[in-house]
Amino acid sequence: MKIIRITVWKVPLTSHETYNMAGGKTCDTVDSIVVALDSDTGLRGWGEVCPIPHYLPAYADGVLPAIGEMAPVILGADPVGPEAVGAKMDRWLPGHVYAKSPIDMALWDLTATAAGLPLYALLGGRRSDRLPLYHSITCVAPDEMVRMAKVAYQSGIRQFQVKLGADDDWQNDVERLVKVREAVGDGPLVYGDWNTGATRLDATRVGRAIAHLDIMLEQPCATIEDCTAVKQATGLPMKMDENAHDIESLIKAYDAGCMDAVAIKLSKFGGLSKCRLARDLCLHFGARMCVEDTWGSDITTSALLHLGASTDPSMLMNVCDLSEYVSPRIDASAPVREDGTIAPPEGVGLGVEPDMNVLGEPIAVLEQE
Ligand code: 0XW
Ligand code: MG
Repeated sequence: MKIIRITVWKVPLTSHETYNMAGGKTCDTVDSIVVALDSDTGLRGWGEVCPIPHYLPAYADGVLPAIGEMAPVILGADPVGPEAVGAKMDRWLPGHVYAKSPIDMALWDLTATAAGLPLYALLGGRRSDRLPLYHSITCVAPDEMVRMAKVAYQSGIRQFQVKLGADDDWQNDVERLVKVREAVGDGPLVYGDWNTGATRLDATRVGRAIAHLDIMLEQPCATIEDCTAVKQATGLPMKMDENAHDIESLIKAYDAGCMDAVAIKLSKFGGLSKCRLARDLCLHFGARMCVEDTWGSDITTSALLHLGASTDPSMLMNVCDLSEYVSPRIDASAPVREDGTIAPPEGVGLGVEPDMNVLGEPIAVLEQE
């Protein structure tokens, strides 16, 4: 089999609730980049990447030029065995992991489709029927966040990510965590995420004020060293996110004793292939995993569900139904949350069928000359 065409679309995704994070980061309408790889046998594989502005070294308009740069090693390649194509991309254009993620996703979709198997079968086999979801609560007034937590609780969600720091007032963050913790009762997992936006001092003040509660902190500061200092000063469990993006950073965070949990985001590592390696390393490290991506619709969500479904359930903390937070849906028949859980799509490959009306006109079609 040979890849003969790369088609790229840009789809603006609008959040149902404007999503506020520390440091002035917000997610209102953001562009998702959808990629299709066509083979000479008539099979098509799908990929998607949706970077959040200012969140990681990634931006939507950077995806197409990077794919154009890599086109000479993608076009003509055999898609079966995505890591072989990945190695060629890494030699041709080092870095640019987020632009490689949708290509890698589409290669896995093609490989599994050619094998006639659902993608999870190639990533380790189905390890659970349904996967636990968390719900991420935008950083707004504490009482409004409590209301959102209660709505999510009613729908069956038992894991709550409380965004912190958007108003730069550490006492409001204490109120957010105390009130959400109380609202959902004992048992559910509650964690506060600063998305790197807190100083060591403020994160430590918040952490010490709530240290008597069952709460985990997520990525308070911009470095592993500062996050470790906050963990040591507060004694609270710590989830790593922005700083954990490759094998080296996972080892560093583990060695620092700062990785009780970790976000394995597809485009942060460079796609399913790299995340599968990261997932297997985290199994060894004993870090509970959140398998997800930065943002996106149904293609991204389906890909992360296949990786989640093939991950040892005892180490899979949760997954994220990103397509639930935005519209439009790229495949309205793709899985949705049910009683706080979700399952990967049925069918071969990724199992998604994008709605061509939602995708609209492609922004590029690259073919072998
Ligand atoms: C990447 N986010 C902003 C969106 C996901 O829902 C989770 C969150 C994070 O930083 O963890
Ligand atoms: Mg995070």
